Amino acid sequence: MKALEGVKILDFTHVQSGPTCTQLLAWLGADCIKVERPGVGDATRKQLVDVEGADSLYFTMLNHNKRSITLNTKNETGREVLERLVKECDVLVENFAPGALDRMGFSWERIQELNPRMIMASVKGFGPGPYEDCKVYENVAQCTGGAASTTGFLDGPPLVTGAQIGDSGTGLHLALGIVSALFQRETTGRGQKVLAAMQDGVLNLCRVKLRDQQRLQHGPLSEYRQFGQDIPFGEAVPRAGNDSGGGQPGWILKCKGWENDPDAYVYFITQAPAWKKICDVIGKPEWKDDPEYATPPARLDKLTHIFDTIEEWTKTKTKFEVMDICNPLDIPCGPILSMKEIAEEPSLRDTGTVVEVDHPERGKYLSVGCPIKMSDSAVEVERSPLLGEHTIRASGAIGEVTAQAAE
Ligand code: CAO
Repeated sequence: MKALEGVKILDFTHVQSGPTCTQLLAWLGADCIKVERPGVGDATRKQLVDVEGADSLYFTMLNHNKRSITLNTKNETGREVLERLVKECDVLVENFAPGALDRMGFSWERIQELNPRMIMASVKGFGPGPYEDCKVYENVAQCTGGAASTTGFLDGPPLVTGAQIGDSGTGLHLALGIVSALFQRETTGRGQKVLAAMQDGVLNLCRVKLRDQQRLQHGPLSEYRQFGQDIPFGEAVPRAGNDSGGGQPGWILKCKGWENDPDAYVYFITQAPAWKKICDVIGKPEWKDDPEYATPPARLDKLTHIFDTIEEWTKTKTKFEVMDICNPLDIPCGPILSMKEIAEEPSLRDTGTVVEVDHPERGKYLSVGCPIKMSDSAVEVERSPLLGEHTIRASGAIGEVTAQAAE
């Protein structure tokens, strides 16, 4: 028994944002039927190809535990099959460009006519407003949602982050909307429309920066390093480099080997309750009782000097040695792990966070498993489907997937 067993999803998603949502739902037990264009499929199948002739990792890593049918929604037979699927399924998930579903003849009104219990869930770049008709990709969302303007160093340009907060982040938001709508349907008997806009999703994840925007009206942001460097604040939240987002100052510090290893760094947090232990560890016991250093407010205008001093100590240790010394003392810190280190980390394999999957075209590959662990709904990661693998081609046949060739 899985949490979402019995839930049938008509998966009209492509690229990244929508597929991350439906992959999660499939991992939680939903039957996810991915509808793709005959002969072409999801564009990511053939993007960033590393093994000639095989579905790309881009596709395989976003479409586990799904079935695939091919269907041309622009011909009569295809539309008939799609109507049947709309009647049979609980949720339709899509992330087409604005208006594409309407142009196919499947407006929200039409879907409600066909199946009033249907939940129609969409990812779009923007919510209603001046940009609602725009096509949007990850980095556009990062830029319009407040992430890029607040990421990077003070003297550099805005930066996007490697974490796919626009695509995968919005997929997560949408998944929560879908399960909530399924829950509400238990009471109302009705489906509903669920929208997750990428700009909104990114802004939700940048909530602390909107907090700081308002704090700015009452004075400089004292936990930002520029405060201690006497660099004036402007009208908007500045880029904060590696400053900690919360009230506990932190920074990325060099560790032993940093000259040759780009990831020989540690994130080090000078959490107030751990201050005295930090002073002992770094060989500055006199700071414990010095009024210039003893309290968090006294330290705020000296963060650069404090972190430079801590770095003198971290440079004598590897990032893992820093962890081994600091963790027992409750000093919060974390090594900067490379993707190579993460891929090879046995504990992540043990928990199913990193999994090895076998694929008929490409052989074995690594993927990120389900990040949500539930005690009563175990996840077995299954390979992504080949294009149209579950299409039933016999004319008139109504199989499990109820798909007829409509190519
Ligand atoms: N049969 C027939 N036609 C199909 C089909 C099928 N099974 N599946 C899709 N199509 C058609 C659509 O109907 C659409 O046709 P029209 O333009 O004639 O209506 C067409 O394929 C292309 O759809 P699209 O415009 O969504 O695709 P695109 O590659 O041009 O744009 C993207 C991609 C992602 C920019 C756009 O879909 C979008 O903005 N989506 C919303 C935001 C989003 O999710 N972005 C994240 C993407 S991940 O980085």
